[in-house]
Amino acid sequence: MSLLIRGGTIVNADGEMRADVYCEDGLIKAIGPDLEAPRDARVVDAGGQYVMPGGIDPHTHMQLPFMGTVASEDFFTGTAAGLAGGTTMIIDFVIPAPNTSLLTAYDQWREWAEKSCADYSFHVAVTWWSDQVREDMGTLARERGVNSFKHFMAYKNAIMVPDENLVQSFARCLELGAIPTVHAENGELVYHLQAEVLKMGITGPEGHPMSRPPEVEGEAANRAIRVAQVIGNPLYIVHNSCREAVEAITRARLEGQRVYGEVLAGHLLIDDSVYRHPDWDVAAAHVMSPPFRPKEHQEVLWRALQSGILHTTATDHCCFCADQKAMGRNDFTKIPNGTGGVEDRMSVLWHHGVGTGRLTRQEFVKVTSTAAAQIFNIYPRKGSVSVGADADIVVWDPKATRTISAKTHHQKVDYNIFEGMSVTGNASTTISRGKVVYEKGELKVEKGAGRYVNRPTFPTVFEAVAKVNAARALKPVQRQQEKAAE
Ligand code: URQ
Ligand code: ZN
Ligand code: ZN
Repeated sequence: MSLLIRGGTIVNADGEMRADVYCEDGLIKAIGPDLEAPRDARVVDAGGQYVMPGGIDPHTHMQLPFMGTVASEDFFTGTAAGLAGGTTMIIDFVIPAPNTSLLTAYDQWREWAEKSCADYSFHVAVTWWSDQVREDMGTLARERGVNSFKHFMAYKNAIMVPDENLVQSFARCLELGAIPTVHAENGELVYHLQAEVLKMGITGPEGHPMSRPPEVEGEAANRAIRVAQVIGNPLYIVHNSCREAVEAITRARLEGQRVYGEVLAGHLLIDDSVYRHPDWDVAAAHVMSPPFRPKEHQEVLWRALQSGILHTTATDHCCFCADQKAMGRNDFTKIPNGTGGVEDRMSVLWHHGVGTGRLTRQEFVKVTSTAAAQIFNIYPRKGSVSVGADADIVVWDPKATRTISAKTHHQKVDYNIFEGMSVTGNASTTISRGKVVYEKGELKVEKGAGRYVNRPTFPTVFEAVAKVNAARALKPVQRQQEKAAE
């Protein structure tokens, strides 16, 4: 099956050019002006539009069992919704219950993801520690294409890991050439503050941000950064939401430490006033962690994204409908945490990023696709419109406008955090491995067409990083020894 995308302007993270793209057998086979194509090739007219790498959302939770319920979006509906918005790959999370096998959990998530209609991969969460966990991390890294391991520093008495396990797991990641990632909130402080807020008689969603102030995130971000520095790892911090986290990353990066930061489309545009909405359901629909912050944090996040202190954008797509959120009707700590966004991330970032001049088109491609592919070691197979890459492409109409609403979105959830937002810049045609899967507002997806993407470990980078960081960490010790020897 072959496809010719004609008349568009290709935008990659490192350049733009007016050229056609020819795809065959799921790969990009040729790029150039006025390409000829076989007579039976499907032709997509991209005149006046941009031809970009399909979006990669490095942070989703389809059908996640969490807080006593299961996220409403599954791998089929969630990847379909992503395709409708120009996202052609997700990196989801295997989250084993503590004291259960990482490999068994991995197999379970692989089975759930069989129904995906776009490509996918998995970070694996380390939610407890034992020799078996250590061994399973090796199997996952060496034989299952997992090169990133997640650590929740929050969610005490559930999936949170203490510092001891962070250290053990980070050390194991270094051995394997895998990158540790963290959800950076101090779970002990959250637990303490939740009790304090409830004692004040505050049970509604307005209590959620009160129990997780930015300092709680800044402390954990810095702690993870320091652990990575001493052990010698690079580090990826997910969903940075506030100034305090950005400051921690900035300091580390200015010292040459290899720390990568992710920001959610929601945290860039939604503020904490949502928690004071008079309608309980609306306020509860926005309960996620870290919470939406006071408005002033948004400018910090945008500038960090523009200046390369934050690298990727994601959604943390983890949907719960009103009846599920109502589990916390009398106690905000019981409201399942999570919101959606996989369908709207790219339009929202184009409208508020490129549309305002904050981001160039190339920077847009970088933060919605290429950076995630590079950090998680699947570039240029993914995250690039180049010969030999997977034909995961979005034809982007910079003039198309739409108003985002739960009434019209494809996401399987009854609320949209961007409800009512009018955005200019939308996917007109989405192509997944050389097949048109979305065009003229219609999804043309096939359940199960998505495939698992192996992500190789990267020992070489780690050797270099480890040497630099270990040398820096040991310097004080050497100085003492030199003094003693004088
Ligand atoms: O913390 C996460 O990333 C998962 C459990 C989704 N929920 C959320 O509130 N972010
Ligand atoms: Zn998280
Ligand atoms: Zn998450």
